[in-house]
Amino acid sequence: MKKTLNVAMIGGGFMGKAHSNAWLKVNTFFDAPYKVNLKVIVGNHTPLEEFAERWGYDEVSYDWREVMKREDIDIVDIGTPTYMHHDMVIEAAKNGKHIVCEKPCAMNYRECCEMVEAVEKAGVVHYLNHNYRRVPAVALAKKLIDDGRLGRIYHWRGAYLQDWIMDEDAPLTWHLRADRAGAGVLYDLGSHAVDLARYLVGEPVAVTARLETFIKERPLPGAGAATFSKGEKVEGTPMGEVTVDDAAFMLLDFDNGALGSIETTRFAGGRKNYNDFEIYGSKGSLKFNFERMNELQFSDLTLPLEEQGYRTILVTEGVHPYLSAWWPCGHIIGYEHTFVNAFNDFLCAIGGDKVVSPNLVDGAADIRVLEAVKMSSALGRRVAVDEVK
Ligand code: SOE
Repeated sequence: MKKTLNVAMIGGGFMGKAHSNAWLKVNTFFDAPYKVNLKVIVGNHTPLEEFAERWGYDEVSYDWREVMKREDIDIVDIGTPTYMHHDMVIEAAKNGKHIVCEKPCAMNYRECCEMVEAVEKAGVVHYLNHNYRRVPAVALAKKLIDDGRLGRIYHWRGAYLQDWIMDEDAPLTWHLRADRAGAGVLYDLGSHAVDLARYLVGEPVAVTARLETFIKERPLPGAGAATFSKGEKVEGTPMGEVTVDDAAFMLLDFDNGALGSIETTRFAGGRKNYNDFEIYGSKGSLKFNFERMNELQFSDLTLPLEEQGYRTILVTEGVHPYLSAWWPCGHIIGYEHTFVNAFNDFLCAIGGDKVVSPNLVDGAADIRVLEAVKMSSALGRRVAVDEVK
C-alpha cells in the first residue's frame, strides 16, 4: 500500500490551477511512489471555498505560517507572487516539508542562496517549476546534444514572446511591480529562457543587455478588474507607476565558448506563449517553439549535402520521456502535461532519488544571470555573472 503525502497548495491563481490539476493527475497516469492528497489550499484574502470544492481540497486556510507547522503536511507547493517565495521556502524547509516552488526562484541572488542553504540543511527535496524542461521535444533536444549529434555548440538563440499587457488599460498587477515581482518580463519569461539555455547549452558567464518599459503607468487594480485581461478602466481610475521592464534583450557568453542571445517581451503582438529556441552546432542545428510543442526541427549537417535541410520530428512516440504514460503516438500533449511529468519526477525524488532538476540551486544560477542582465542594462556595459553577489 503506497503512503499518501498531503499537499498544501499556496496560491489559487493560474498556477494554483495548473499545479492542482497536476497533483490530481500524477497518480492516475504515472506509477508514482506515493499517493497525493490535496489537503489544504492556502490564500491571503480571496475566498477559497469555491476553489477547494472545485479541485477537491479537504480544507482552506488563510495562514500559511500555521500550515507550514502542521505535522500532517508533507509537501508545500508555492504558487504565489515572487516576493513571498523566500520566506515561504525557508519556513517550509525549517519544518521539514518537501517543496515545489514556482519560478522565478526569488527576488534576487542573495535570497536564492539563503533558500538553497535552508533546503540543503533540512535535507528536503525541492523542485523549481521550470516546466518546459518536461516537454518531450525539449528532452529530445537534450538527448541529441548529449549524444553529440550537434557537435560543438556555437549559438543559442532564444526568444520568449507574449503580448498580454500591450493594452495600456491592463491593470497594474503584481507582475508589473518591482517590489512584488523582482523584475518584469526578464524574471517572468527570461527565467524560463535562461533555464533552458543553461539546461541545453551551458552556463552563461557574462551578459550584455538592455531593458525597456514602454508603458510607464497603468490603472491600479480596482474591484473586479481582471488580472490578465483588459482592465475595466473608468475615468478617474487612480494610476500607478510601472516599476519593471516590459522587454529585456540580452547577449550571453557561455562557459563553453558559445555565443547566445535571448529576447523577452510581453509586447510582441500575436505571440501568445512563443517560447522559442534555436541551437546551432558544428554537426547540426535545432529549432523548438512551444506554440508547436510536440515538434522539434532538426538539421543534420552530417548527411550528404543533397539530403540536408530541416526536418520536423513529431515527438510523440513512447520512446521519448513521459509519453508512454500518456497517449499513443500522434495524440499530442499540452502545457498541463509538463506539470504532471514534473510532479512525478518530484515524487520519485522523494521516494529515493532525492534530487530533481531544476531545483533551487538552478534557480539561484538563473537569477544570478538575470541580476547580471539588470546590472548590464543599468551600467551600459557587459557584466560578468560572478559580479552578482
Ligand atoms: C506569464 O504569462 C506565464 O504565465 C508565466 O508566468 C508562466 O511561467 C509561463 O509558463 C506561461 O506564461
